[in-house]
Amino acid sequence: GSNAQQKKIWNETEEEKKERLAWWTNDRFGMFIHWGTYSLAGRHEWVKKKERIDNETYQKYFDNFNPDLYNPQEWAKLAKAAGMKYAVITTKHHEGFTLFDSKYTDYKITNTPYGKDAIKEWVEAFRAEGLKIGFYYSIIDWHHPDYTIDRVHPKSVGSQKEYDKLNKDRDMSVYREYLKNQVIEILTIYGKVDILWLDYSFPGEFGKGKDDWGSIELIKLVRKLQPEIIVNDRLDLKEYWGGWDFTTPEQFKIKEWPTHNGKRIPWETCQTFSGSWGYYRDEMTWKSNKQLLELLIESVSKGGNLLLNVGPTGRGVIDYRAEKALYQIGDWMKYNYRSIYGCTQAPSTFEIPDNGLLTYNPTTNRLYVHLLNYPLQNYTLKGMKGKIKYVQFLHDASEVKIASPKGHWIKQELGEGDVNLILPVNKPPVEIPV
Ligand code: JFZ
Repeated sequence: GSNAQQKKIWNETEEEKKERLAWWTNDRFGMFIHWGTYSLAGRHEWVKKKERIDNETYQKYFDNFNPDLYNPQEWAKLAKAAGMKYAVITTKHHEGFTLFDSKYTDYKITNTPYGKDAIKEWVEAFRAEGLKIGFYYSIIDWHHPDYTIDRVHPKSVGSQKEYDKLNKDRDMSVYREYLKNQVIEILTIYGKVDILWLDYSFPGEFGKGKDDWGSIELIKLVRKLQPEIIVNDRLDLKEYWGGWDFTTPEQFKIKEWPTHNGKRIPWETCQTFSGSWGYYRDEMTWKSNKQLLELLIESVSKGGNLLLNVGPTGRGVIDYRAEKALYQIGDWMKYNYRSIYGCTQAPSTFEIPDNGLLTYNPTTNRLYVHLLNYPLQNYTLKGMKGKIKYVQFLHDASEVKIASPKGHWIKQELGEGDVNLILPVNKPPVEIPV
C-alpha cells in the first residue's frame, strides 16, 4: 500500500475516526485547568525553569501544598454554567508533581499536607455535572532524576559540556518506563477517560521526540487501554495514522482551518485568560469578555474547538476574574449556544461579512452571523441572495427584515446578489456585559 498505509499503527478508517471524535467536534468548548505546586509560587507554571530554582529550594511549594478550599464541584458547576462541555486537568505538569496518587513517585499530592488524590475528587465532580473529562500529562519532567536536562529552554542555553555533566548519571530509558507507568495509572484508575492531552515534544538538535518518549509504544498502549479516547498531537507522531487525533495551536489567532497532507484536521486552540497558564498573582493582561467570546466564535467559524484555561490558586480556588468572566460567557451561551454546539465553518458559498464571523450547523442548515460591532440600521450580506429564506435574531427569535432591493429607502449601492438586513437602531438589550 501507500506510504501512509504502511505507517498505520492501528486500523481505524477515516469514517470511524470521525465517529469517535463526533462528541468532541460537536461540543466545541472546554475548560483547561493548570494546577500544581507552582500555583503557590503564583508566578507562572514555568517558574522553576525561568528562575532556575533547584529541587531543594522548590520543595517549599510541595511542603506547603494544602488547598483547603479545593471543591471540584464548584469548578464543575462553573464550567457547566459557562457552557463548557468538557474539561482537561494537569495530572502532572513539567515540574513533575502529580495531582494523583501514583505508585511510582513520592513527589505526589498524597504526600503533601493536603494528603488526598485531587484527581479522584475532580473526576467524580466533573462527571457528576455531565462533563467529559480529560487528562493533561506532561511528558517533560523537571523533577525525575533520570530525565535528561534539556539544553534548550527559555533563557538558559548553556554549553554542551555543562549539560553533559548535568546528565551523566541520567538515563532516559528509566524515565521512559516511568512515563509509561504513570500514563497506565491515569488511564486505569479513574474509569473512562475521554481526552488525553500530552505535552510536549520539541524534536531537533537538542530536543526530545518520539524515540525519547517511546511514543509509538505509548500510543498503542493508550489506544488499548482506552479505545474511545481522543488524543492531541504532541507526541511527535504527526506522520503516523493513529498517532494523534487533533492538533493544538496555541496562543495565537488561527488564520484558517489547519490542514495536514492537504486535508482539514480536527483542531483545538488552548487559550489563557491572562498571560499565564498557572496562577499568576501579578499578571494583569486579562482579556475582555468580548475578546474571549471572539476566540470561541472564531474557533468555531474555522472548524475548531476552544479550550479556555483557568489557573486555580494554592488554596484551590479559581481566580475571581476568571470566575466572573465564565459566568458572563455563560449568559451569552444561554441564548447563543445554538451558534456554537454542532457548528462549524460555513460553506465557502457564504462570504464572510464585514466585521462579522459565520458559523454554520450542517444538520439544521442554519447560518449564524456574528456581528462583532453592532452596525447602524443596516447590514449587508454580500452574495447571499437566494441562499437565505428567513432571518432572525438568535437571542429572542425576533424577525430581522430583509430590505427589498427595489424602492428601498436606504441609499446604498447593493451588489447583484447582496442581501440588506434592516436592524433596529439600538442594539437589542441582551443583558450581556462584554
Ligand atoms: C506547553 C507548556 O509548556 C505550558 O506550560 C502549557 O502547559 C501549555 C498548554 O503547553 O507550552 C507550549 C507547548 C507547545 C507550544 C507552545 C507552548 N507550541 O507548540 O507552540
